[in-house]
Amino acid sequence: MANYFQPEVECASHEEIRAIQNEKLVKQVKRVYENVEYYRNLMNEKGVTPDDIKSIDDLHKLPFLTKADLRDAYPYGLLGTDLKNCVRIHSTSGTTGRRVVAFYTQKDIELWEDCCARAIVAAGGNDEDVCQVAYGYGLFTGGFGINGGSQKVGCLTLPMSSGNTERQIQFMQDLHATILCCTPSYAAYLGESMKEMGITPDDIDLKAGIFGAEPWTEEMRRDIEKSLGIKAYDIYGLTESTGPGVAFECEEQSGMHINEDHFLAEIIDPETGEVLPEGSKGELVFTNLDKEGFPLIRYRTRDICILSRKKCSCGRTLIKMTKPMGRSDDMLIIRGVNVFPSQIEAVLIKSGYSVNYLIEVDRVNNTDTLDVSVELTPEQFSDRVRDLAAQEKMLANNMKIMLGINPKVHLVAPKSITRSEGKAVRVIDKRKLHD
Ligand code: DLL
Repeated sequence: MANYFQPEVECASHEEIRAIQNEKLVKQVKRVYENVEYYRNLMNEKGVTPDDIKSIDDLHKLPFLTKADLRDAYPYGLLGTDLKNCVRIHSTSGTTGRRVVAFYTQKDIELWEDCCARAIVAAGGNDEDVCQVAYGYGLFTGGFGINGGSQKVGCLTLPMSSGNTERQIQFMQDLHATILCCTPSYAAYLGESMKEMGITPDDIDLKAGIFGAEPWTEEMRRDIEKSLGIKAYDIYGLTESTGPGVAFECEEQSGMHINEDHFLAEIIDPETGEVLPEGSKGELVFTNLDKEGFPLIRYRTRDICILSRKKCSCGRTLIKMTKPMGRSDDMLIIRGVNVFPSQIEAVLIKSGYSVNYLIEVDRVNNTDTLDVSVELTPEQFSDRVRDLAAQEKMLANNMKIMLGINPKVHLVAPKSITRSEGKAVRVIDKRKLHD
């Protein structure tokens, strides 16, 4: 039986949701026009005023915001209220110049925590659960956001933050954690470490995991579910639109419900900016409908996905997004071919290899090179150490079929690729084609 945190919204009719969005959008555009000079200038340049926005059908008239605007307006240029009304700052881990700094009022935090609470309840959480939060706490939004949601649900909240893997596993056992929240790559690492310590899924009480903040495949989901003995749920979000909980998965595990009473979603053609009809693959754009501190309108996420209003068996009516299928800006173009790291990961898992891999792209004598290092598991290392060259050739062939270009594959010893406690670093592009 499905459970909801705020059923009046999560299961509202499409007409009810539209009415909420219309009302909030009209107010939000007025407020931003009055308070945010940077966006007012963009609207003026486009010749659009708040009076032109009467419902969400007028959304397309408004200018987009991009990461470049955030950089130009850094740090206070997109603030939607007096700084004294803000109570928190979060930021992305981007290198200097690309860093996003977002501001939150107390109301922003309340609404954000509601969104995270919806995600936890959708994963089966209630006030009898012990929720282990192993997302980083600090400027990153993961730890604090999920922590707030967990407390709203009434879970006993374990604010572990990321890292210190042995202590994570010890607390998980001693304090009977039932829900684990962290990046999927860290969840996979926890599963791997437990196995090494001789701890089986039967020795722990986990029933669910809420994993996001980076791309992960269905194959990786199955691996994590098996190694931890849980059901694994996806969660999506970005610092610019608050943090985790913009969208969350339900028991159907087929895409994430967008909290569209707060985040109005559009899909656009990343080349032309044209709004695409439901069901099209394109770039996700969000408008924060009630954010006070950092109220971004038509923010281009660069995440590529598809939206769908198909009926969901969980009873929620909130529109669903597919897992991000890549980013319009992190796509690698290697020898003229578009390559998504997730394609390489899919080949590795399909061929029975670990998801600990590193893609290195370089340019030598004006020709792009692609090197993929893949860690062997301890079993593979002892069994197959003799026919490494043949294995590497087979993997390179499989990747050629998937990608259309020939990579060099290097099988490396277990544990030789540096582990991440947050988001895994999968790609090193030495060509420096951007910035
Ligand atoms: O990663 C917020 C978050 C924290 C989400 C914890 C989920 C859980 P940023 O650091 O600003 O914020 O990174 C945002 O990460 O635009 C996506 O490209 C990617 N991303 C986030 N969630 C997912 C996901 C947080 N579930 C960027 N699947 C986004 C794939 C994701 N990519």
